[in-house]
Amino acid sequence: MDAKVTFCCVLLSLFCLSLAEHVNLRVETVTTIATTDENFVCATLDWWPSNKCNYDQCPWVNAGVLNMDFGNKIITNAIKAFSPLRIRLGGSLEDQIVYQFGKQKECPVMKKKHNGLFGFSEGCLPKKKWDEMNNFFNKTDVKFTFGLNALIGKKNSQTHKGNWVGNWDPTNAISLMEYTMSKGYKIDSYELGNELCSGGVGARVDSVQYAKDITKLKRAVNLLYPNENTRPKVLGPGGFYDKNWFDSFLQNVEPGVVDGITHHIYNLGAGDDKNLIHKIQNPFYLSKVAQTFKDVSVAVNEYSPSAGAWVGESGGSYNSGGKDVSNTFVNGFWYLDQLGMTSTFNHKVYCRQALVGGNYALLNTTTLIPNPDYYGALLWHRLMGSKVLSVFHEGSPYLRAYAHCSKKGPGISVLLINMSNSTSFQVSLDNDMNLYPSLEALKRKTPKIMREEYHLTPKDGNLQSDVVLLNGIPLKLTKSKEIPKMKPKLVHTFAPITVKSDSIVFVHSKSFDAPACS
Ligand SMILES: *[C@@H]1O[C@H](CO)[C@@H](O)[C@H](O)[C@H]1NC(C)=O
Ligand SMILES: *[C@@H]1O[C@H](CO)[C@@H](O)[C@H](O)[C@H]1NC(C)=O
Ligand SMILES: *[C@@H]1O[C@H](CO)[C@@H](O)[C@H](O)[C@H]1NC(C)=O
Ligand SMILES: CC(=O)N[C@H]1CO[C@H](CO)[C@@H](O)[C@@H]1O
Repeated sequence: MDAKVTFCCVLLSLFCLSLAEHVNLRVETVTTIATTDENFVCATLDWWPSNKCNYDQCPWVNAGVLNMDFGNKIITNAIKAFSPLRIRLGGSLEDQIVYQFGKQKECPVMKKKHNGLFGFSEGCLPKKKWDEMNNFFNKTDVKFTFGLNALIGKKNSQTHKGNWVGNWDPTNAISLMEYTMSKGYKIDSYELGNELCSGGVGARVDSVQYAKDITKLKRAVNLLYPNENTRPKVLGPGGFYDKNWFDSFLQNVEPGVVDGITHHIYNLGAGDDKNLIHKIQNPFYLSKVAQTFKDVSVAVNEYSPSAGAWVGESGGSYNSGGKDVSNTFVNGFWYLDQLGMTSTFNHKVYCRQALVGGNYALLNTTTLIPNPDYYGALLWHRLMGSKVLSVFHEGSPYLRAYAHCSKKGPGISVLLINMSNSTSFQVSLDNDMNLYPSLEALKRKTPKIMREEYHLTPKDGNLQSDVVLLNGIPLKLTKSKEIPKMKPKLVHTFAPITVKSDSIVFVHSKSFDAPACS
């Protein structure tokens, strides 16, 4: 009987092995190739009112910042779990919002307006809302980036419609900042304008003019915040990359004015694209955008090395994301790959559109229950440190791999994404330094070194499930609506890492010796 069972097991494992591909993942451990900010993961909030609709759906509900319930327990716990989480508030409507401070006493409510920018009239941030928001961010430990209206003071050109001309008027922004300081609210950074650069989306501003405007913002921030240590950073231009516009802007702004060069990414196309789900699973498609990350990083390095490159907003697919795709497991192939890719191109921060709102939210827009990408973001935040290592393998392009020094403690953390729906991978981590003595010698010396593994798979194997399993168990809010504990599986260091088809694996190997990390 026993012999029979053993025989069956051998047969079974041979069968499994035949479907698995062995991959040696070589990790360069002596030098880093890039560094991210300690708080690389960022999520956005937006101004969209509930009557913002695309493709006959209105997926914002009450997720816009003026309607949001800041007392909500799930949102509170979801943010607190990061401790801290970066949040950027901005988006299309930001350039038509005035603030109820200083001389701005009235606070008009935003309405649908046929010939308004993005179909809406001017809106307003009430003082009360600002208090509520900042108290909430203080309580939940948020690093807050606030996107300022950059069109205030400007006029739509009569001769070149869509081109906004004239100087930015900082008066209203300064009133908001003065009030903010008087209350002791902490602001991580101020960003100027949304998608006004390059060709613009709703409106555009010339690169030389924008350089002047953001210099004015920097002067105001420097004056208002004399203490350099607590002074908010200044970010811009917050739009799509275009070489001519970005080069011209960077040449016309003094070094030290901009602390972060923000750009936006919507590389998956429109939210109603039937092909969206296939693009997300196609590594050749996903790699195309790498050139943009490289170009931005080269430009920043050349003209403004003290500033970092940031992805200030990225939802993958535009017009609120793809229904039943952007909120489901499969979206992680795009999202986590983006986090990996941008880190290797020396980006400091990556802001995901959106924390709530639209189909692409980290928290379901109506139930607020975390979507699979929320947990992916949290694992990244907890495991992947700021030092980025180079990795290389000769296996299938459907296996993507990224390695960083671990966030806490010694060793490295690795992210493995298998977009293949048929092949599973057995991954061995190779150290390029060969610091390891022979495997046998090491086994004798360190008999019980365990590695921590976090395997993410979709519920019922359905890539379009909005429930993700961690090591086989669904991640669900606890009864008291807390984010569940995420416990790793312990695996012996000498065993290869099994990466099943259509799965995502985070690995923390404390014993992996990487001089660059110590
Ligand atoms: C919250 O506010 C208190 C009092 O002003 C301050 O000491 C604390 O550092 C703030 N915390 C955050 C995360 O902003
Ligand atoms: C929110 O979750 C429900 C239930 O899983 C789902 O039907 C709905 O499409 C989700 N909403 C969004 C905007 O993703
Ligand atoms: C795997 O992917 C291929 C290519 O997209 C598709 O034709 C096939 O149906 C998929 N198989 C399964 C089991 O999902
Ligand atoms: C959809 C998909 O992922 N297909 C790929 C799965 O991975 C294998 C190889 O690893 C490819 O040949 C498939 O095209």
